[in-house]
Amino acid sequence: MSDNQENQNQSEGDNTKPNMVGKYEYEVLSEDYTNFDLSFKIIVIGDSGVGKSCLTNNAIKNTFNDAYNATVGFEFFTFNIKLNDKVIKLQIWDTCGQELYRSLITNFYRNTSLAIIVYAINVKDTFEDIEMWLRELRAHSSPDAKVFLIGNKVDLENEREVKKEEAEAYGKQNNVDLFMEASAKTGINAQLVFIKAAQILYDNYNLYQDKKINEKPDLETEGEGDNYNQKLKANADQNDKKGCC
Ligand SMILES: Nc1nc2c(ncn2[C@@H]2O[C@H](COP(=O)(O)OP(=O)(O)OP(=O)(O)O)[C@@H](O)[C@H]2O)c(=O)[nH]1
Ligand SMILES: [Mg+2]
Repeated sequence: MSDNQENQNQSEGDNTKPNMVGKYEYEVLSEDYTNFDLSFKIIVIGDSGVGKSCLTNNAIKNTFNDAYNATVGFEFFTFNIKLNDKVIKLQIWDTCGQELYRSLITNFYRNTSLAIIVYAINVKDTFEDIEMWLRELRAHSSPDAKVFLIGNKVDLENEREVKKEEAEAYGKQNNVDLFMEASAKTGINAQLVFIKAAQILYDNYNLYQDKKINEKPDLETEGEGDNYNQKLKANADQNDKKGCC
């Protein structure tokens, strides 16, 4: 589940080999790249101050700010990446962690393909709150939505309050799709979180398409992820009807 070796080629400075993630060759495209084949919605959630905005900014804009500017409501980002010959656009909603706005965030769970839940490795409470974030997410999103668990601020090793093994085991128990530690400050694994997000969503999309083709051979195999996103929405609606939120 823990996987942070994919961009080895890059870190080794080997320009002759393509960058690989899973079975795909990848290229990160500019933020304002307009053409895309598939798009997916992602939300970034977790307690206030764990570094959700810094992590997203580092991955997309390669910046880091030591000052704390709490997000008010949400901030929207896009991350464009080419996987083999397909351009994937991730629509990323970076949400505010403050309790005051929590009910507002639940509106963002619908249609979400993937939720990135972030805690800070140096603040145990933020890890303990993961249970609450998972509960909220599962009550309001489709059961098909993927979940990543990210332990941020790994540069603060000497202040560590959450063991990596403990978080990894928790992730396994709770069926998260990927656990990784990262640092928005040093950039370790920051971009990899979103590269892995694109890979896992694209894998899942392909699986869904294969299943559809087997069930109904004349269906289209290309589109904008809409059929898949509609399925997520339908599942979220069903969740609502069950009265679980
Ligand atoms: N040392 C260190 N500090 C970090 C890291 N990531 C974020 N920070 C700092 O933590 C503080 C909070 O970061 P934000 O990204 O604003 O946190 P947030 O989760 O978006 O907070 P809300 O918007 O209030 O929900 C800032 O002062 C950042 O500079 C990291 O990886 N390492
Ligand atoms: Mg923020």
